Amino acid sequence: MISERTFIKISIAFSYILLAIGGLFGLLQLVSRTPGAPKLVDEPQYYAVLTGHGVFIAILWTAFFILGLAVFVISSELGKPFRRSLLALAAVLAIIGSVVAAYPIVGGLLIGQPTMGAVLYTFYPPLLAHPAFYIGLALVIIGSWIFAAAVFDVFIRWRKENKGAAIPLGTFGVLATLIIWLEATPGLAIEVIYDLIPMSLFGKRVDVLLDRTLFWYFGHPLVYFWLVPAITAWYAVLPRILNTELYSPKAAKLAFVIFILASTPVGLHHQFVDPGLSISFKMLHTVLTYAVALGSFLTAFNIVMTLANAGALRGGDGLFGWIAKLPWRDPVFSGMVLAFILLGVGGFGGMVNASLNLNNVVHNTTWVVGHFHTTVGGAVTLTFIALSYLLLPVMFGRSIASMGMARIQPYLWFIGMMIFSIAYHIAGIYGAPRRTYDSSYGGLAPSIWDPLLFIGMIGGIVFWISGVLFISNVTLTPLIGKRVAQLDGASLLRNGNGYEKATIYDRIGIWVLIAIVLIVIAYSLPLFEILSRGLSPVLCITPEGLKPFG
Ligand code: HAS
Ligand code: CU
Repeated sequence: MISERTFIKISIAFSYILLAIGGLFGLLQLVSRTPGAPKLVDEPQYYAVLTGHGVFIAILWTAFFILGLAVFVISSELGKPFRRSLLALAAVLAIIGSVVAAYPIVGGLLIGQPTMGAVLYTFYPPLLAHPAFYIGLALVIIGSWIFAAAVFDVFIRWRKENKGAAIPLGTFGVLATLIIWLEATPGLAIEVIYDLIPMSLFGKRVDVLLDRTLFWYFGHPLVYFWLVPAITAWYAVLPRILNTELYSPKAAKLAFVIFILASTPVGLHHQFVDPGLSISFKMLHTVLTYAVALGSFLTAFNIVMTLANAGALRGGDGLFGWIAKLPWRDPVFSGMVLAFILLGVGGFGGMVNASLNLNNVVHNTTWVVGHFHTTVGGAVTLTFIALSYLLLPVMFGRSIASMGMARIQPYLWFIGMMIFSIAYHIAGIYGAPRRTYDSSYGGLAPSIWDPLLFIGMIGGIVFWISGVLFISNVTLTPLIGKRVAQLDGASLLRNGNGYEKATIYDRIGIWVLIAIVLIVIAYSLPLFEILSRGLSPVLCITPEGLKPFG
C-alpha cells in the first residue's frame, strides 16, 4: 500500500503534469483566438484544446493538488495514519479516470479527430463527446468520494480520542472543502451517469435545461472546492511564515462555516439568461450568492489584519508602512499574498456577475474569462504554486533548484495575470465573446476588441512564461536541489501539542444539516418547475452536426 508521503508526492507530481499540459493548451488557444496573431490551431482543434485547457487545469490540476495538500494537512495536524488501502484505491481511480477522460481530448487531437473531445470543461449537452470523456469523469468522482471517506475516517478516529477538542484550523479547512465537494458532486454524478454516459453510448436524448441545472448545481460549489484550500493555506501557513498569529481564528472558522452553508444553493447565478427558470428562483440564488461572498470578505479582513500586525511588529508604522516590512522576497509569502490580491480583483468582478441585471451585460463575454483567471488562475493556482515552494523541500528533502527563479516567478505570474484579466474584463464590457475561435464576425466586430484582446494575449504569454519557470523549477528540485533536512508537516502546522477547547464552530454536523436545508429550499422549486413542465429531450450534436441516433 502507499504511505501518506508517497500519496502526496504522486498527487502533486501528477497535478504538475496536468498543469503543464493544460497550460500549453492555454497558450495555443489564446494565441489562435487573438485577432492578428498566428493561428497555431485550426477551428475544430481550438475547441478541443480549449476543452483540454479547462478540464486539465480547472478540474484536474486543482483536484490532484488538493488531494495531496489535504493528506499533508490532516496527517500533520491530527498525527494519525490513513487507511492506506483507501488512499491507494482513491489514487488509482482518480488517475485512471483522468487518463480515460483525457483520451478523447488528446487522442482526438493526435489522430486528427479533435471533435471527439470538444465539449469544453462544462460539457453542456446536446454537445457530444466520446463516451470515454464521461466515463473517465465518473471514475474521478468515485475516486474522490473514496478519498473523502479516507479523510473522514482519520478525522472520526481522531475525534473519538480527543473529545471536546477544537478542530485544528487546517483540518477544518480540509473538512470544509470535502463537505462542499460531497454536497456538490451528486448533481454532477446524476447528470453524467444518468444522462451523459447513455447519451454518448446509446444516443439517449436528454433535457438540456435539466442537465445545465445539474451541472451548475455542482459548478459553483466547485469554485469553493478550489478556493477553500487556498484560503486554508492563507490561514494556516501565512502566520507561520510571518512568525505571528492569525488575527482571528474564530473569524476564520466562521468563514469556513459560511462556505459550507452557502456554496451550493447558488448555482442558478450561472443560468441567469437560461429560459425556463423563474426569475424569483434566480433572485433567491442571487441573494445566497451575496451571502457566500461574506466568507471571502471575512477572509479579506482577517488576512489584511494579520499582515498589518506582522508588518507593524517588523517596525512598519503609519497607515501603510507595514506593507514594505513584509517578506516580499520569500516566494511562499509573495505568491500567497499576490494570490490573495488577485482574489480581490476577481472577487469584485464576481459581485458584478452575481447581479441579475449586470450579468446580462457580461454573461458569455471575455469579462467572465477575466473573472475566473484571476480567481482560479490567480487566487487558487498562484497559492498552490507558492505552497509548492514550501512542500517540495519537506516532501523530497531537497531545496528548491533555483531560488532566483522562484523569487521572480510569482511576480511574473501576477503581472501577466493582471494584464490579461484587465484587458479581458474591459473587452467583455464591449461585448467580446468567450469560447469563440474567430470573433472578427466578418469585419463587423467593434474595433475596440482587437487591441484589448491583443493586450490580453501579451499578458497571457507573460504568465505562461512564469508557468514554464515554475514547472522547470519543480521538475529539477527533486533531481538537483541541494539535500536539506527533511522536516515533517507537524513542525510546520502543529500549534504545540495540545488542542484548544471546541466552540460552536466545531459542531460540523449542525452546519451540514443547515446546508442541506438551504440546498433543498434553493433547488426543489426550480427542479419541480423543470420536471413538472415535462422534459424536452433533444437530439445530441457532434461538432460536425446532428448525430443520427435511433
Ligand atoms: Fe465566479 C463565473 C460569481 C468567486 C470561478 N466563476 C465563474 C466561472 C468560474 C468562476 C470558473 O454570479 C466561469 C464558469 C463558466 O465557465 O461559465 N464568483 C462569483 C461570486 C464570487 C465568485 C459572487 N468564481 C469565484 C471564485 C472562483 C470563481 C473564488 C474560483 C476559485 N462567477 C460568478 C458568477 C458567474 C461566475 C455569477 C457566472 C458568470 C456568467 O454569466 O457566466 C464571490 O465568491 C467573490 C467574493 C470575493 C470578493 C473579494 C474579497 C476580497 C479579498 C481580498 C481583497 C484584497 C485586498 C488587497 C483588500 C468579493 C479576498 C490587500 C492588499 C494587501 C497589500 C495585502
Ligand atoms: Cu458561480
